[in-house]
Amino acid sequence: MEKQGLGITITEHILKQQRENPEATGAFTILLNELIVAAKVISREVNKAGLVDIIGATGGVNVQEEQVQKLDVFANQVTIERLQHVGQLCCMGSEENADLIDIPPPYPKGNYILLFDPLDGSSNIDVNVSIGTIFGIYRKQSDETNIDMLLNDALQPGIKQVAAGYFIYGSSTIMVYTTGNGTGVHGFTLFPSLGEFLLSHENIRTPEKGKIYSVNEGNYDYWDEKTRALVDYFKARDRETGRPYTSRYVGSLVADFHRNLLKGGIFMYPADNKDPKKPSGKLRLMVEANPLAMVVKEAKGYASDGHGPILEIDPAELHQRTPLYIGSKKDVELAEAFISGKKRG
Ligand code: AFP
Repeated sequence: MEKQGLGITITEHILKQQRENPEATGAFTILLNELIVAAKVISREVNKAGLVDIIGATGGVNVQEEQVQKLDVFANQVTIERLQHVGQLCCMGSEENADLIDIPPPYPKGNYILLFDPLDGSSNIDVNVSIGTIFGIYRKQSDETNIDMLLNDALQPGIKQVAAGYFIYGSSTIMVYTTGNGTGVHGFTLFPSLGEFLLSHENIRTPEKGKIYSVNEGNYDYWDEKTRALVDYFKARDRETGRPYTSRYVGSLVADFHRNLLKGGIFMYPADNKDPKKPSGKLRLMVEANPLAMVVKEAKGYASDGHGPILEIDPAELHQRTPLYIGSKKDVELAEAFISGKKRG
């Protein structure tokens, strides 16, 4: 029977994927649904920013030694509170928390691990630029239940994610997610009057080659020669290879990534020598690079640290940073050729 009016809701879509996977128990569906509830609450609060006394800094710094905004704290708390009771998680890891987050009693523990960045791009909050929530979900590998013993389970390479995605709080609120293995990348737009995410971007495929490069070029002097040569290459004029590329950089990873996912191109946050404590650049492997790397791979793009796939990096710590080159496959492969020194211009 043809659908009347509404289209496909996110819940319907997740349940359909569950039916198509004979091994699915429904645990995962519950988990994603609760994540969506958290995102709706964050979205509502983001839309109110400026109207109530919730924007602006708390005055504190997070584990990354960055200023914490009130909305970061709010988004972190909401996500933890919504997800801790569902019974499907054994622990969580957040960009805002130094250590893994335990599931407190009386809530039951499950077999999944949620790693997330509750509000990415937070320095853009009070200037009305898009921000987002990024998440990756892993299955626990050991039989451990004690939080002190679960770090190894949380530190799996990104290739082990069973789902990943993001929410963008922008001109509209959008959720993009994938469960990998050829199931595709799908985008859903929140219809505020219905309070529902409806399928708006089915089976997203990113162009094989793009025309956009996205990087904080203010860091040019902090980069090595290879990185500079790469960016110079994108800016040089050459009709045959479609150059110069167009420069687009918002400073919110989710927003920059989402634009390039749909339009094609490359986002990069290279290693630099700006801060000796962050030689691998600013971005975090577990809560930023890995989830987006899973999404882009499923959309037929590619994510690299300049030397190899992000998804194959064996993580050593929860807040590990990594250089990131992500987007259209051909553009990211080209970046790898420059960073490895195989191509010079
Ligand atoms: P904030 O959350 O501190 O705004 O950082 C955002 C971010 O992690 C990522 O979303 C951006 O792509 C990147 O940092 C921007 O960093 P620069 O300001 O150094 O370009």
